[in-house]
Amino acid sequence: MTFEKIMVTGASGQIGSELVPFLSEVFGKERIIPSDVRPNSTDPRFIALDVTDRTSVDRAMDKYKIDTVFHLAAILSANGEKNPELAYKVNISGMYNILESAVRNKVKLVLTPSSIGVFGPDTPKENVPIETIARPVTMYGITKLLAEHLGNYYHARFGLNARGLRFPGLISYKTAPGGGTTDYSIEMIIEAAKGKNYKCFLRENSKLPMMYMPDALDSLLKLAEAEDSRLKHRTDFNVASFSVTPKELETELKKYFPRFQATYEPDFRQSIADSWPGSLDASAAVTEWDFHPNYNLRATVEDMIIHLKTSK
Ligand code: NAD
Ligand code: AKB
Repeated sequence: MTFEKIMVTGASGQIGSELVPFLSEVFGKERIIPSDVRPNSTDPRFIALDVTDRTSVDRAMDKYKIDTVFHLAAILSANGEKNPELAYKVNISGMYNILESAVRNKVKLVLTPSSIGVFGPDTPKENVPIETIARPVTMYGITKLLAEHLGNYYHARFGLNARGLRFPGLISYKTAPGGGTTDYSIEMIIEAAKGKNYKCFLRENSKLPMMYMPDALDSLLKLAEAEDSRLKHRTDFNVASFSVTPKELETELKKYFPRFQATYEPDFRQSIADSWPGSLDASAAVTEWDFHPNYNLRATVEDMIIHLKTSK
């Protein structure tokens, strides 16, 4: 598949701010149109685009002759619980507008990250397969699950090449995370690297699946380029690199910062974490598009610390 003009929505966020330079390197700067409701003012390619505004989405796809969309604009889990109406609007109306405009503009591929948020308290906790009980209890999870189904519907009904993968918590240092439940992991590493202690908003034994950003970017590209004939799934691939509890992360950080200490004072995000699984079965992603993460917990923490030190 060739990608001539790629639009990235939500391009100012944690993933988008790294995906745009990554895709620019792979496909050439001139092929990428980054967009966000709060555009990055230093990149001249950026366009202001609110995905909840259907006319603007349509116009942008037509004007820039978009043939590929990485649809990242969303409201994440913790912010979604603070403002469920906004989460519904951005995550559902936004997804609907992107899919509708994509069909109208004959877009070749719409790739949308989903999340472990689609799972709920009735989901088995370990090695969770793609097809399982998925009854999310957050607005974020409900909207992400519906977005997966919408993608499948647009593929079945209109032949749109909609793809997606369920990311676990993503760890990165370039752009602050956008109000999720797994953000504690990033905050803890950053505080430890600054020589400070950290008050964690989850319990010390809350195990969640995680992935380092370079593996997330590689996964998005691999899924985008995968041969259609190999895909048995479309919008709901499980991917994850390792699972960790806050205490295990604290222990790993103590190898570099022996005086570092975390305290644990769970807030409303604990019940969100409690509803999510501790580990995922990513075998379909391995079989169908060669998912292969390179960073385990040790390598992630080591690389984060190197970059946080050099960016001081
Ligand atoms: P983020 O919150 O960092 O970024 C989202 C971006 O969307 C922000 O820049 C925001 O300004 C933009 N946005 C919000 N409303 C918008 C609107 N109406 N129109 C256009 N843009 C709008 O999120 P992220 O972490 O980069 O996540 C990107 C995608 O990946 C989301 O679909 C999210 O569900 C998914 N995901 C992320 C993680 C993670 O750990 N970061 C894990 C699982 C899934
Ligand atoms: C969040 O915590 O909301 C995100 C996610 C796992 O989807 N990081």
